[in-house]
Amino acid sequence: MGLHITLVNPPYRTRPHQHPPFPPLGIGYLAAVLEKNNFKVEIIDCQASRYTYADYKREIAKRKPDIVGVTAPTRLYNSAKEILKISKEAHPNTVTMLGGAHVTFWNEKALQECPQLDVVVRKEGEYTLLELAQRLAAGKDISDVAGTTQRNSDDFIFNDDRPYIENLDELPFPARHLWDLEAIRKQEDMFYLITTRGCTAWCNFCAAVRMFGRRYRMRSIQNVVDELEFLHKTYNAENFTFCDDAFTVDMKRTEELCEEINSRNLKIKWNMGTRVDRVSKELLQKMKDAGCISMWCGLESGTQEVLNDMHKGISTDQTRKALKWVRELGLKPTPNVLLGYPGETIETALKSIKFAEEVSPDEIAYYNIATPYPGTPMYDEVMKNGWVRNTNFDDYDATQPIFETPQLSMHDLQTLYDYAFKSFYTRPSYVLRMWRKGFSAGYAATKSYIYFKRKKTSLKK
Ligand code: B12
Ligand code: SF4
Repeated sequence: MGLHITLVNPPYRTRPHQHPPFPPLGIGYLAAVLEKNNFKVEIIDCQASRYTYADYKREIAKRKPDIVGVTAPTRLYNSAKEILKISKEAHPNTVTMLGGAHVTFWNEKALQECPQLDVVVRKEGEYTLLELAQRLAAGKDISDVAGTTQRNSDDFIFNDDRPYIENLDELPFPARHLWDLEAIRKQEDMFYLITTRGCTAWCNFCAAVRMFGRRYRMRSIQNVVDELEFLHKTYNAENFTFCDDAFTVDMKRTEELCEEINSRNLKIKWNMGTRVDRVSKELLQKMKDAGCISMWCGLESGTQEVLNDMHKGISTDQTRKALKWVRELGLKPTPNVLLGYPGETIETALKSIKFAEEVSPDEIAYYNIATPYPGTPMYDEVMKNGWVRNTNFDDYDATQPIFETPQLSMHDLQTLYDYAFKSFYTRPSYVLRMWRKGFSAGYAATKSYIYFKRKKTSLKK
């Protein structure tokens, strides 16, 4: 076909998020579908390669891409614009594209804000990008490709959504060979995969379900375990994370998945995230027997009314029960707590912090600050009420307050976020339990205790 496509994961503009480089599965899938259709593809992952914009400029200048496709969640949107600008400057005739959870709901604005952007790809991108590439290769018009938003002379063309991919098994495995896996694995020896798309719930703060739909689309067990086996055999991979939004929605399928892992005698360790209403002790036991070591879940709030406002569709009792089973079975719990959802007060936030400590006394919860991502009902609510105080998307990483409500100021929310860590690490019962685990755990807990005890917050314990 002759077309050359470069897919890019942009660098962080400001402080990096605290996680090791993670080859984004999205561009892994896009690349795999293009390769399967004989296009020449490469990936520049600025995060994995620790590239600055100057490095990217040098790298892109060495190549002659016909298409540059950039991926970005909200947090990386500004960075993506910078990458698009550099790409167009280096190669004025390249067709630039942007996709991902942010631009799907910020499509016309992105075209307005970034003159160097030609095509926005909304929602699931594999077949949209393939059609764009095929049409460009054939010298055909691309202006009516489904799933895209584009500009015309004085306005925008908003083409229809592309239907979701019904049979996920038809997708090739992500093109991991396009990354420098050796370098990445030195930082974290973990392989990520995803076995479903979409979710049956409809939480008000969630962009993922608006991206991938409310129908739970599943890869077959055979296909998933084939990928595990392939990675195990090809790369000697032993540690896996399932990135599904809610891994166990179909509990029967999860059971079958575990049986298949065992029947193929795959000696692997894995973790996953799911909803607390979609596990049972029996299922968790089966998962443990198949290599599962930890479970993250959305605890979100310790107050039922707040959970109801979020449309989370779970009860605090379900969380209590599920995490009790997790602990009894010796799995590691990682509850996610959402602080500052509209309607939250200092009291409800404190209740969530205490609740997280109750259900996960030995492992700190993953605290997120409610962040209004475009496309979500929560975004619409905070915009409608004029509550937003920070419109710089670089800061939309769920670790800093973005809006305030009549019930909770930005200052109080930040204080509560800091206090959550202090509260967790300054429990004498925690320090004692860590000492019982051994010297290194006890020593680390004592150091944290002293550090956080000295740290000032305006909330008293
Ligand atoms: C795994 C994951 C992570 C991982 C790795 C992220 C990564 N680099 O991929 C970790 C743990 C690091 C992480 C962190 C965060 N994440 Co996260 N994460 C996910 C999760 C669960 C799966 C991502 C995935 O693999 N999806 C599957 C692939 C196939 O989908 P995709 O990446 O969207 O790509 C498809 C399309 O978007 C499109 N596409 C994407 N890019 C491009 C580019 C082009 C050119 C084209 C044509 C198409 C295209 O085509 C792809 C194939 O269909 C998603 C939820 C979800 N279901 O997607 C949340 C999600 C992406 N994360 C989210 C958030 C908020 C975060 C955090 C900010 C906060 C937090 N507490 O988690 C941090 C910061 C991340 C950052 N980079 O700054 C939000 C993003 C919302 C937004 N508007 O930005 C999501 C959507 C979750 C949600 N419930 O809303 N995350
Ligand atoms: S359960 Fe998770 S993936 Fe599903 S809608 Fe709620 S937050 Fe989104």
